[in-house]
Amino acid sequence: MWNVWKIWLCFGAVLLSCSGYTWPLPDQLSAAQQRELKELQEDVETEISDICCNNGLKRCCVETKKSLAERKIEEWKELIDSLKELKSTPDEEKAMKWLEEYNEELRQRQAKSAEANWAQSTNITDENAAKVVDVTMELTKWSLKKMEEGKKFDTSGFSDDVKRQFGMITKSGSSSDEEKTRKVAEIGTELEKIYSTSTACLPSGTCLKLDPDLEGILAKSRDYDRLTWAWLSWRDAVGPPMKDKYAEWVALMNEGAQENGYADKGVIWRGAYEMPNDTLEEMVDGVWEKVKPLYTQLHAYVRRKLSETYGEDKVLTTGHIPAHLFGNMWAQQWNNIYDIVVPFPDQPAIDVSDTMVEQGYDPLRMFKTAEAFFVSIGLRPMPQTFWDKSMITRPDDREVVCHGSAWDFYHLPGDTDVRIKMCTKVNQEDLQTIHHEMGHIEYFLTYEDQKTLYRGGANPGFHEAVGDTIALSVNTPGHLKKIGLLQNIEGNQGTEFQINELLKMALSKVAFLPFGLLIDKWRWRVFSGDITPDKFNTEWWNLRMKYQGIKPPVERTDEDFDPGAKYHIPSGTPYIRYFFSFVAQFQFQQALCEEAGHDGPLHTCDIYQSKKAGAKLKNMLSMGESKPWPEAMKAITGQDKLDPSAILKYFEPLEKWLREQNKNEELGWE
Ligand code: KAF
Ligand code: ZN
Repeated sequence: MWNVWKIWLCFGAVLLSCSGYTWPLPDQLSAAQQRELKELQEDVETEISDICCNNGLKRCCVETKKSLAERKIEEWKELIDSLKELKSTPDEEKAMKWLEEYNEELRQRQAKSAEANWAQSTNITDENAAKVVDVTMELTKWSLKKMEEGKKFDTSGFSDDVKRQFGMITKSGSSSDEEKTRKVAEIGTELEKIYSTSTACLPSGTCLKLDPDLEGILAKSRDYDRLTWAWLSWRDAVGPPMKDKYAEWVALMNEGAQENGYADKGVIWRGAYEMPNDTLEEMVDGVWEKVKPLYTQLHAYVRRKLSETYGEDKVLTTGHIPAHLFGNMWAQQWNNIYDIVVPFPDQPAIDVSDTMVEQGYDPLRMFKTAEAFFVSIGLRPMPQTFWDKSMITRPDDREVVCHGSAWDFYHLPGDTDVRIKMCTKVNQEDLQTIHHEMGHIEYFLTYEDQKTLYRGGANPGFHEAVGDTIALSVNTPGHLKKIGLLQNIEGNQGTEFQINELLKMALSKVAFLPFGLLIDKWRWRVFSGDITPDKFNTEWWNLRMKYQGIKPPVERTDEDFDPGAKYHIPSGTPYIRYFFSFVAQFQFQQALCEEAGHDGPLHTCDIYQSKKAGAKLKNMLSMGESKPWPEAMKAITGQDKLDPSAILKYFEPLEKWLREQNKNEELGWE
């Protein structure tokens, strides 16, 4: 209804504003209505200069407007009267007051919850775990109470913004049964503890941690059996102790969701993307179909190289590839086997890990390097408290969660408290991860003025994409040269060098896509009951085989629980956000590069020091979660969709080259 008025008012406004009439803005209207009217007036006043008669004479123009305005002024007044009747209730006022208090209390409670979680993640003890459970209970109980209060407001006539906030408050997936809620929190801390403290022990008695030991073996060893050992030991260490707890966890989370009217927890997870009729899966499937041909080319090329390295008896040149040969514990990114697959080995090297060590980089210098980039485009430096309170290396006196993360302590602007927790190693991959985590921090800092409810990403995928977008610039040879990490390259390099460069990037970005997609495909089906606990592992591998074209190096059974070997499963962190991010970051990069005036192929673009690109990014980040994500996408790229054409364009020269290399290969694995 309000929209109809809007169009009307808009028309009236054009005629009125330049003719000297003051706009009646009676105070019987709600504050929100008045604000909307004011906004309309401002919009219209900027448009007004366009209205002029055809002959362009100023006097004629003014008179035309004036007489039109006089004719319309009576209608305008009638409109205002009917508007007063239509909605002059103090309800929205009351609701806005309630929201203001809600947001402030939420801020304080989330700050408290973050402190308890930080304490546990940087020092895993039973005592700290118990505090996490307590504070989670407190926050859940409060949220449920507030949800009930919130539901009492009839929001139907309220402004979109107020409606949006109520919409967020009145969605919950938590059970009102305290015991169930407590159990969910307890299992969560137990699973994360298993993941973060498990080790694999050698016959000698030495026990190896995931980070850095087992991950290091997967990255560096080229000994088939040693790789098998590390791959298998990690899964044997964490999977079986997790399996039953995980099944119980899923059931409890589903009960919470169902109590609130949702079919299962997966519906709630997907809800973060605000897709009409729960169509997120359709959207990501559509994107995957478009990038799959590129992935298939990369897969066939890498399979051939691995077969040459390990022998045809270990790696066939057709079908699925054993999962432990990709330089990564989960075969999610393949950059660590760049040395095996490098197309043109005689071209100058582009991996800077060794150079970083030679130049005496340490974690702090890596963080400062990342910060300098963000600052160069006009984003904020890390505050002093960041340096004082972050954990950037693994401490040796206690157990911690080493998987990287970025933390917002819901500070008031001016009293900033944001931190990163990471067990940094000196190599290019971790330099990339630092940019990833710092991207989260820049988002926190840029939306700190938003209401607490809106202190989040436009969707979770946006949050994941910020730092990765920046790292696309950082990892160009051009930029690495600027910061002194690449020395032996001259100006413009030839095609062979570019193919090396693109292939290295594809090992990180293209290889990841099916992995990013399948994790939540598995969990969505687990939540919906389509995959039952007795099929957890079988179905996990069915998806790994289908999407990634890889297979387990040894036989697996349903006693095993291989999903648990990946951090986001025991920590309960949704994963489709990364699939979204890996596609969106190329859209962002394309838009920012255009803003920066880059010319040349997209993969050579470095937005370093471009204040224009930075302003464009900042503008999007400052929106936080205040609008549905297509609007944020539009603010930065001009389009409102997740669109793989940017990533495809980026890798176009590589895809062409791969097709040529693979012309005699049997593509695929089905
Ligand atoms: C991304 C980029 C490069 C490589 C790989 C990835 C995918 C994924 C992975 O498999 O490693 N990356 C991460 O998990 C990075 C950690 C994080 O920054 O995404 C972290 C995950 C996390 C950890 C604990 C609780 C919840 C989530 N996310 C954040 O710290 C975060 C996310 C949104 C807002 C604020 C902080
Ligand atoms: Zn992240």
